[in-house]
Amino acid sequence: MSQTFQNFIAGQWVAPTTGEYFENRNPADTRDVIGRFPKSGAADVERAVASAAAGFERWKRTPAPLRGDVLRRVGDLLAARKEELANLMTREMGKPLAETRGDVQEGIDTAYYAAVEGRRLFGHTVPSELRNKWAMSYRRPIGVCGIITPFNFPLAIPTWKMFPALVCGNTCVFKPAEDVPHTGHVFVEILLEAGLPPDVIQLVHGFGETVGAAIVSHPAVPVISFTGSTETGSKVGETCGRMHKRLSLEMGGKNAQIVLNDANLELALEGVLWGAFGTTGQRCTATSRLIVQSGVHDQFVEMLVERVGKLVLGDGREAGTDVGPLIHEEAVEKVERYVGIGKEQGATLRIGGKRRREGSLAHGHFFDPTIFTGVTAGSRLEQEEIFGPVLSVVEVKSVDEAFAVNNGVRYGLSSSVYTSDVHVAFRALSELDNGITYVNAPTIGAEAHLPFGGVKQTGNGHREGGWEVYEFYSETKVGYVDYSGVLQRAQIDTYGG
Ligand code: UN1
Repeated sequence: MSQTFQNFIAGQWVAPTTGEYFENRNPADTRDVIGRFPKSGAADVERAVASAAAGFERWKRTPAPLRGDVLRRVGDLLAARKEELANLMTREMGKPLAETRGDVQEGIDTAYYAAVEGRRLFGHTVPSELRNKWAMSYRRPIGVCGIITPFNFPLAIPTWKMFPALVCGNTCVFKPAEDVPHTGHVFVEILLEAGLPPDVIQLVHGFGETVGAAIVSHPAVPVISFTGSTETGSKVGETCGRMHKRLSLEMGGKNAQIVLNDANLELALEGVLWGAFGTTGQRCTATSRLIVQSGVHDQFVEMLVERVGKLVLGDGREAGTDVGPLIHEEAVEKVERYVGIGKEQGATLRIGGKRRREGSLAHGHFFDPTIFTGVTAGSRLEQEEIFGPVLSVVEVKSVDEAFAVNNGVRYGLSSSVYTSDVHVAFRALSELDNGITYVNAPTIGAEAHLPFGGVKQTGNGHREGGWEVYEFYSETKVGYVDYSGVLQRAQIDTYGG
């Protein structure tokens, strides 16, 4: 009998009002049931929001450096439990241990950054246009934040959102992806152990259509942060727009690595292997397109196919595994569908293209690392997000064409260019329509202390990580203090007169 987990609402671990639960299984071996988790409903969200709203009244008055201190302790606990967390995360979402350790490390780094930020929530003090008057801006907390997160970074992405929200003085209602509820559970346990007041964090497990929708449409949740698909993001955006909520969206990508004739091919090869097949291609930042200049195209493709053929598919907890399973059966079906679309549209399947079920792979959602060549710019394979281990190679003649292909999609998260020409490198930084461009490094590898996010339909203008996210989670207020003792009218009311 597998363990049954509960929500954390109003300071207690409680059963869902629906009385229903869903099973969470290991994607590398679906016979392995991790636990049963609440399939909550709108009434659970209602209670969670009420408690978070009460918690906000106290937490917003706690000095920001003390709020930061809680986050420092969270960072210490994450560091102490890094290996245990990595193991349970690999068990429930599949990526190899080296990657789940990285996921935890991103959470640790985000915690320590947030801890210090509690002493640095800067405002501005500027000269007033009048004598004996002080003018300044400062930040205030906003309220209850709805935090809706995906499966691919079960720890890091919740930390990107919640740590700045908490340091800024807000409270959180957290719905982790239904594929990774165990990580969400342990994460909340750690927040509580670190001393976060119990009504400051609420955990409501369940599905997007019910729990997610109830959080997004709740009038007492003024801030929503969502990472997931562009399609779901549009629905979230519609509701938030209608209700005038503050919303941060982090959505799809179709990131490209560009390899030019003057590139260091060995370096570019390591980059694309990691960028395309790390996390089984299930990163928002994954390399989904490889744009190669004609002079090196054939040679580079040969080098790549040879190396991809050696990647070892398997359980991420086993040493020697390079690529883990996909998250669930629907993901396998989606990848299969795109392999079919690629073939129909005339691309050449160079390697992979099949799900794998033999031997130790029999009970998991495994799919071969896959490469298509001869992919045309504008084709569906080249345009649409797959979120799996499928790389589309597009051959181009010039730098201009490479940049145009990179920019010719509706997404704009990350891009990468391999070149030894400093002029081209700086052109890429200025001309590629992405939120992040890497020179001589893969499309993945964003650092926790820099702003993270994309342009076009990847995002809605906000950034996570770094300093900018603290602006998202706080409201700017301006204060004027007039100590002249007389009515002074502002310049607009007196100018020239
Ligand atoms: C994501 O894929 O949603 O740059 C986040 C990277 C990681 C974060 C990825 N640091 O790949």
